[in-house]
Amino acid sequence: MPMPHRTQQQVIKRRLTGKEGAERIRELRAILAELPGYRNGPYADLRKWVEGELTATRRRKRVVNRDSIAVRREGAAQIALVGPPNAGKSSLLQALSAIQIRTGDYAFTTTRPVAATTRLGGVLVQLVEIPGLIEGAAEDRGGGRALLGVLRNADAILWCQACDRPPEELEAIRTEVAAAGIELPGLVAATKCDEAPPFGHPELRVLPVSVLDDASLERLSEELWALTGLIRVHLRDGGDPIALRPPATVLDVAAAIHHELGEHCAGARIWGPSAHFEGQRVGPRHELCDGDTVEVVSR
Ligand SMILES: Nc1nc2c(ncn2[C@@H]2O[C@H](COP(=O)(O)OP(=O)(O)OP(=O)(O)O)[C@@H](O)[C@H]2O)c(=O)[nH]1
Ligand SMILES: [Mg+2]
Repeated sequence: MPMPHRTQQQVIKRRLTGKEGAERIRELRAILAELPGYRNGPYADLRKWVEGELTATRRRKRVVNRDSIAVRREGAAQIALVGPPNAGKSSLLQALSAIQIRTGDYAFTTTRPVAATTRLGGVLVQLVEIPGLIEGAAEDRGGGRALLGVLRNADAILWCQACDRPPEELEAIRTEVAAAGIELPGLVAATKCDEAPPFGHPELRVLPVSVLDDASLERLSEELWALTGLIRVHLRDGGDPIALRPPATVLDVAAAIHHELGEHCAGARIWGPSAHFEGQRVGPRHELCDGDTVEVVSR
């Protein structure tokens, strides 16, 4: 005896309770597959209702996606600044780039991710402040899911924690990030080190920084460059270095300059750490090191 269709509709509604987005779409599809395929009568109406829900859910999902915070990637790598409210993330972003943003002596000064490009080791890299991550963020508290979505796209994390605050604050946020399944190379900036002595961390490298101390910012830039994991290759005829993800070969450099050069690359002359002697002639598959200088030889 099949369930009366009214009961069936209630059961369906219950199955959809609390489900949104992809999850709701999955459930609706499953429901459609289970419904008998009558063309007329109450079951056909029920099917129509479910199909309508599916369309509406898809439309809502698109709107949510458009509104969810997207950060357009720029530069060779993206490093996210993550930490408790008021940790000094915006101040660091400002000190490391040309951006002018609001900083303030209160929590949640920044309400949306803010991106700025900066030159690290001569290469343009994007820094993004991820504001407002709080306990429960992985469960979407404080709009955490969208913020974590931005973080997921980053290449590395600069964890920011003020020296004059209990270090547990940072651990609470690290727990949320881990709960969201985000694992990225990271470094801790012990911010406001002019205010209080820095702290240690059992797993991560800690670098004391203060926006009032240029030398500390300089050291931070160097460490951030290393954190990207990229290597820099200089071109013999000058210009900005090319940033590449290792392992990188002569062919990768040629292709990065121009795809046609990639096709006609016969090798290179190289200077620097990966060369046995200055101006060594190598083949296209030669693997390059950070700091090499290359002159591509084409056929
Ligand atoms: N003494 C000192 N104060 C700092 C330093 N960096 C930031 N501050 C102060 O700390 C406060 C918070 O700085 P913000 O950069 O706004 O912190 P935030 O992490 O971006 O804060 P939210 O966006 O609210 O999460 C401001 O009053 C800053 O002036 C520092 O190196 N030394
Ligand atoms: Mg801020």
